Amino acid sequence: MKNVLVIGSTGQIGSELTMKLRSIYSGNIVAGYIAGAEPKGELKESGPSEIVDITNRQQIAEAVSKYGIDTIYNLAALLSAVAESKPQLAWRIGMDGLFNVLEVAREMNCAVFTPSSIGVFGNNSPKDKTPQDTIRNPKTMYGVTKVSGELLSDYYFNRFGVDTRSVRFPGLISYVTPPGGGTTDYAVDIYYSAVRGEVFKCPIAAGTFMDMMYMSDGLRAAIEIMEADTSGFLHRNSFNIAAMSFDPEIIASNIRKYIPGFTMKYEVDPLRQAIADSWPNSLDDTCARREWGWKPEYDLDSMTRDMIEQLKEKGI
Ligand code: AKB
Repeated sequence: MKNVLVIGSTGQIGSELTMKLRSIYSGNIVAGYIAGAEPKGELKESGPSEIVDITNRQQIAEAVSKYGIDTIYNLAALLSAVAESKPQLAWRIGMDGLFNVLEVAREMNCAVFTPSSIGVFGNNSPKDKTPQDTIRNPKTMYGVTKVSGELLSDYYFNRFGVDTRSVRFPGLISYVTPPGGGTTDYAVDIYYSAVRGEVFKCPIAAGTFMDMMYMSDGLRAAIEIMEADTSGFLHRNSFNIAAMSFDPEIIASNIRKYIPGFTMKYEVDPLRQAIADSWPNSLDDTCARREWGWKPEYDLDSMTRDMIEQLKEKGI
């Protein structure tokens, strides 16, 4: 049995992760949400939910105490592009929020998963097969909070023994809950346009490679790292994980295998393009593979087939 609090349970990752955790564990899997982003449908019906605003330490502590929580998935964040328009709020959620979670975890003995991102890397990091341990000098507020979050999480482990663990997520692609305000969002939006028979206006330029991952692999990574035997760990916060890397031309031509009439034109968004240009083309995930057995299941082609099938089934 496991009692888990998911903070940010109605977001892109949280909405699927909460359901997946409920399908695996018999304990309380609590959907934490903020006012205005209430759980709906199956997410609401299938288990307990509580208002848990990450900037409110008392609310986190009350939920942990009420449900005997042993593990917190801290998924509250503003994604990279939107964080540039609200950097103060991005810091409050990403850093003050993380500090609240870690303090509650220290006092109430919880393990903590906080996702990091390819956004921790910047223009001076090696671009191809970016190593696990290398320069992390992001210029975005999103990247600044993710690097600081990695350091703070390692500090809480080393100083207080809080069981903090994390992976650096690439762009996550899913047919369930759309992302909002990320740089990699185009790789989700493109499937919706293709299935609807629309011309896709791509905000990222041809030739811009970024790491991506199908959501089912991302969920598995988040669960497997928290289940892993830590005796093999040389790292904690945070592990590079990877599944595939492509640019807009490659994903568009893969979609054309299944929807031959699909067309795309470029309307590059300078903000997103600058962020994408500062991120790696691909990550080296050898340490995650070696230290806890990480392995992706989906490549671009198997993901495309499933995305198109699922979106058609949803009636998109
Ligand atoms: C974003 O684009 O901001 C996120 C990420 C890669 O962390 N999807």
